[in-house]
Amino acid sequence: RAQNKALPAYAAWKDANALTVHSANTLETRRSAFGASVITPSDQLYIRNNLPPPDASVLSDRDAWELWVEGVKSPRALTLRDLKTLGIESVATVLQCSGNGRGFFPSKPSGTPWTVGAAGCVMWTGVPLRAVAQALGGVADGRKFITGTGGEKLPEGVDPKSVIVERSVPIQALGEALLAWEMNGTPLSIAHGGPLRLVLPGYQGVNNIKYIKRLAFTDAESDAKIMAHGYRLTPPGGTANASQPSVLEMNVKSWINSPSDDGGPLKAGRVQIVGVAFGGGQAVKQVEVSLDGGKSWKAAQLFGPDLGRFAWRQFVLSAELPAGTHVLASRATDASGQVQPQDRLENVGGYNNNSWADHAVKVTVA
Ligand code: MSS
Repeated sequence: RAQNKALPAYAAWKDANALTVHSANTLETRRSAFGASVITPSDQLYIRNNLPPPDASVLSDRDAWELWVEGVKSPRALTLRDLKTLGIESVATVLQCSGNGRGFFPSKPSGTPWTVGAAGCVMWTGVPLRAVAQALGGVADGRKFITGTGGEKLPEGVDPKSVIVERSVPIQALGEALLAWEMNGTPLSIAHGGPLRLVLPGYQGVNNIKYIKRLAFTDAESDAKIMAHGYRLTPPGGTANASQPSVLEMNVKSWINSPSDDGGPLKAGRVQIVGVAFGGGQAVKQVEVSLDGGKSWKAAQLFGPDLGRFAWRQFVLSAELPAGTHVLASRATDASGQVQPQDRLENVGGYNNNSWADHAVKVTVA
């Protein structure tokens, strides 16, 4: 495999062998590095930053971090210390970049060519957003969106709206939203949004605002570029605009991690084909595996603990693989009956790819 770039300083604690460093702001978990346990270890989890992260000094006094809350009856600033008195909850979610799988688009969209590794399943702990809203008198009447703003220092000399990380999601997300200060049992790192992050279970990664400094219940979607033009499902040949669907809820998806095409050579005989499957906001009902590129399918078995409908499930199919080349594919179905499609939805930005054909692995057995 190609010589890897060095880990950026803010992610120096990561496992370099598990990651492909696309750039200082885009690090991807290797397919072969995903283990078969449900939770993705923090040091193997991908990173995606649209701006350089804040200086690590913001973690020197985590509890002093301030969040401005707006669009409630009594708007005010709350410190992380305050937030820690308002309630506590833990939730396991799939954190996935909406561009995960972009690398499979033949149209080669601009942006990081992620394959499967811009995703992980992590455990968050924080305060339910609805408890925060309640403590401030409730959401102001008629508000339709939850708008989160990242706390990065913005580059000078450019229109702030063109760079600020600010996203809006429908207010319906309030039921499950969390303001998290812990990931996988430790205080949030800068890489993953410390000291405080908005976690929106079931929603694509970009909506989960890191180092959140402002949370507003708003009438309209943010007019920041990342919301109005960025992350839109723009039809091929088109130009991004706010009338096109934004990347919000994740769709049903699965892929095989082992054996993988970036793993070692395989010997003929029995193999356990292992992968992950998730339904966005829906539980996974079943996973099928194909040994012949999708011509025929066999039911795989789900294994490991069920951490709820926002987490992914591990699956396994034990199979006999003779010498030769095999295309192994997986196809998930969620509790609402949605089946992972064969084909990706073509779009200019290369978002939301859940095609089972794209995610199949070709393995050579000796
Ligand atoms: N936040 C902030 N503040 N900033 C930035 O840049 N990014 C996004 C999210 N959030 C950002 C934020 C994205 S885009 C993603 S994916 C995510 O985040 C990631 O995460 P991590 O932790 O992994 O790094 Mo795509 O859809």
